Amino acid sequence: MSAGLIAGGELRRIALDLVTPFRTSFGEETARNVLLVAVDMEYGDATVRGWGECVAMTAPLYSPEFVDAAALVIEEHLLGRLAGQGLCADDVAGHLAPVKGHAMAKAAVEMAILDAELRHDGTPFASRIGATRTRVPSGVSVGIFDDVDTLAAQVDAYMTDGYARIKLKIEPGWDLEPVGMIRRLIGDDVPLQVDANTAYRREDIEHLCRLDEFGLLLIEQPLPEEDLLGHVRLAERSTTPVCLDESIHSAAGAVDAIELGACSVVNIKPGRVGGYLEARRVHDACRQRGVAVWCGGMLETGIGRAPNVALAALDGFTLPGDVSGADRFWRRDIVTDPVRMTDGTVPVPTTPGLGFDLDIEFLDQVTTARRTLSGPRPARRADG
Ligand code: OSB
Ligand code: MG
Repeated sequence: MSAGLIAGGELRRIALDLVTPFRTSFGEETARNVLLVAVDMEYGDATVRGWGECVAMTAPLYSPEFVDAAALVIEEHLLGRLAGQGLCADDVAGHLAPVKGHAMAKAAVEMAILDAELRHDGTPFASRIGATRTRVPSGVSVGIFDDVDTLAAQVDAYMTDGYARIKLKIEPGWDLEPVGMIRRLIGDDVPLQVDANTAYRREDIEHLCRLDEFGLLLIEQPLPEEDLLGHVRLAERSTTPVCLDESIHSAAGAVDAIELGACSVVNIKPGRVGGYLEARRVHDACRQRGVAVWCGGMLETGIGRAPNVALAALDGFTLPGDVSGADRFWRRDIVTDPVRMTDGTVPVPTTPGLGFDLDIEFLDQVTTARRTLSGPRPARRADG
């Protein structure tokens, strides 16, 4: 693993329309406004550009992070802490630790440095983390619709595509009926799970237990992010395994949630835990404790989708992830080799780096803003 110096880079905003609107309990997205980070790393004579994708959304509705804030934090509070010193991807999280929160911003920076380092070393990300599988099962996350017939048509199309598992977004008023209807439609053998994105309260535990009859793989984050005890109460009552997404911010936090009995499954999203290296540690901690994990998604472009697939190839990822083919979300991706799902699986990238090559021409077409980052600047360590 080489140490390099940050010699420059850029922050880019791109706008990409979704092939179909994606509605969750927290809102509807029709397009993504994605922040990309490029970092030029100097390794002796060689300068290598690495890219990272920030998974923060436009508004702080999934988590407190949002795109504009992430851009500001990266430029004003993170990059200065990394400037002017020999840097491996492994060092990044430690240097950024004094900054509280902002996991998605930190993850994007670490990604760019990791991508550069892997490209320089000629190593694919899967090899770096010791993932050996060459394909992984591909699940699809299905949004909320105005009526169950539209939902049924959408799920039917994804079944025809061959997805290995269906995840339905739920919220109060959109749960027992659509879930029961989809279970009847796809039959008992197709893995089915639900995700509430914190839309319920402890008073709803009784109601949520009525989902037990549908033989779900799991229920994801029914209660608020902070309500670990509520999830313990639900897990005590329900036969459906409880999985946490929004509540999990680190490997240590995952261990606490597991030991408290708040979950028996963990959704691992690299952006939410501050990067792919911490995501690996979440996986390791869960695996040691016999807790199943799966790889979540944040409507990533090809930059984030490729390493998600590699992460999902680690042995502890025993459940199908939200690692869909790129065409689930995009008419055209910003990479030359978009993730393609066939027969319910996606291939683990083998190219050096995080596993993608950019389609620069298309990337330029969808770019809405660009900011060049100069070389090393003094760290900004205090207020003002
Ligand atoms: O809760 O898993 C979630 C998308 C955006 C924000 C949160 C979530 C999701 C998804 C989509 O469910 C998963 C995907 O990218 O395939
Ligand atoms: Mg979720």
